[in-house]
Amino acid sequence: MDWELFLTPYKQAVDELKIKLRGYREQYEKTAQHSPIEFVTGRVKPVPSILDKARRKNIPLSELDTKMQDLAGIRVMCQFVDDIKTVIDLIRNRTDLEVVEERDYITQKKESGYRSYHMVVRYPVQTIVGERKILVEIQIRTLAMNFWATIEHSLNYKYEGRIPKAIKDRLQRASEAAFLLDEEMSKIREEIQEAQKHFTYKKVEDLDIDPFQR
Ligand code: 0O2
Ligand code: 0O2
Repeated sequence: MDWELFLTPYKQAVDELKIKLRGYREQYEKTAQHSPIEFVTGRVKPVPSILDKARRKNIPLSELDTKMQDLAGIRVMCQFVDDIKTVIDLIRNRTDLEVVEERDYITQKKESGYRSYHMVVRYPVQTIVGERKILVEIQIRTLAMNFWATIEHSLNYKYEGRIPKAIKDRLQRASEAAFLLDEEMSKIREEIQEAQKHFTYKKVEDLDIDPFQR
């Protein structure tokens, strides 16, 4: 199997979507609005990981393009949990892709403690033999969720998927702590927004102008 050739359209899809999603951030910045996107990364799954997953999930190599949804993977990191909903809507409203599946591991976190929102989209890539629609997995998560997932992922790698019980328990507690951090940050954000609203009205009142008549 010529992996380089097989994975070329996947690389194209990852590169294009990274640019497109990073474009949102730029638009929010240029209009002085809070960006729901902090940063975007992406990767094509390395061949050894593809072979591993195919073996684990009994996927014939001839069916990789339909059965392995994360050959192309994009990750969107957000500051706040509420930003995730905004990003989901931005993606659902795009006309250059089709959402085929969504998995909410935020309201339904995984047993490991993993939280993230996954969207699988079908994305058209223009190739020299015409259009090809590629499956891409988009993972949307807060910085706290990403911190946890990155560490857990490297521990899994280190222990080859067999993390000792004591460390697993600690990871569970760390996942809970990441959840609480997200909650605290959301509350702080709400309070700041409330204070800003109040401050704007106060200024307007001082000027003796009806804020709704402006
Ligand atoms: P490892 O061992 O796989 O962790 P850029 O220059 O920013 O355009 P760059 O530097 O080529 O792009 O890569 P990027 O987009 O910053 O992503 C780098 C790392 O993020 C990769 O690590 C991936 O592991 C991880 N990553 C990003 N997006 C995804 C995703 O959607 N799914 C998964 N599973 N991983 C992702 P490395 O360097 O490949 O090392
Ligand atoms: P990578 O490139 O090493 O990250 P499954 O393999 O059965 O869990 P499924 O059903 O195909 O996956 O899709 P799922 O669970 O929606 O998404 C799988 C991807 O989500 C994983 O990719 C991880 O990137 C991430 N993920 C899911 N569960 C966990 C978890 O417990 N911890 C961490 N750190 N990440 C998780 P892969 O295949 O592991 O590849």
